Amino acid sequence: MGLIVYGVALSPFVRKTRVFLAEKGLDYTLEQVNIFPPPDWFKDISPLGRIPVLKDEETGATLPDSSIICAYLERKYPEPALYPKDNLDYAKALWYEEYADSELASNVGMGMFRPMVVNKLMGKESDRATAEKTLNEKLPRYFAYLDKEIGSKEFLVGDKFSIADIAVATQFANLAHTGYRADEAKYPNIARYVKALHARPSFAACIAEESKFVSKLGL
Ligand SMILES: N[C@@H](CCC(=O)N[C@@H](CS)C(=O)NCC(=O)O)C(=O)O
Repeated sequence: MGLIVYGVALSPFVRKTRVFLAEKGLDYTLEQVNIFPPPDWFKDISPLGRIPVLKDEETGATLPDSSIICAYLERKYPEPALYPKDNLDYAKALWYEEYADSELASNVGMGMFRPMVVNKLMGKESDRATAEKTLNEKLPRYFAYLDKEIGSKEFLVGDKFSIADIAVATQFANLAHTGYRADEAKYPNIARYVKALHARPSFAACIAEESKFVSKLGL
């Protein structure tokens, strides 16, 4: 009776879920699902046709959406806690999660990862013009905000690793796969923070697995 994650490794939301599971010390199986287009059986368990979906074989229940999956796992497996206990810190962590999953994700995903990595995976040339436009014109706003929020801290909320750090750092893993980075001189706090988070065994294991594919793309 185990946990199954449906998805593909390079998705930031699948990685978010896998890191969450690893930080909880939970075993799971990753079952590959090609979402372009999703098979019919998958649409039944993912109404929006998106990955990840979690299946909990103990109950047979399936849950779409990384945020819902992480919230469920936190309730079912409370230790170690990955959401702050303090009310305000809890709300702040949800805010950073939302910020990372929505606007940061769409800019990194559509503006950087898709033109650089997905193009290559589909046998096309990378579109550096789009990626550089996103990096130089769209992302600075998000980088500036996060650099300020991180400041000299190790973790975003309450001096403790949380869902906020997982959600933000997973987007920076996708950015790193494109071969581009947030300028270290302009955003030194992001550089230090992301480096430390990606070195955690939970992130490092996912990134090492993904890098095997991405390193072959010559980006
Ligand atoms: N809010 C969702 C977002 C999931 C998502 O957008 N996944 C992408 C892959 S990274 C996807 O499945 N895209 C396919 C589509 O939108 O059709 C979550 O947190 O799980």
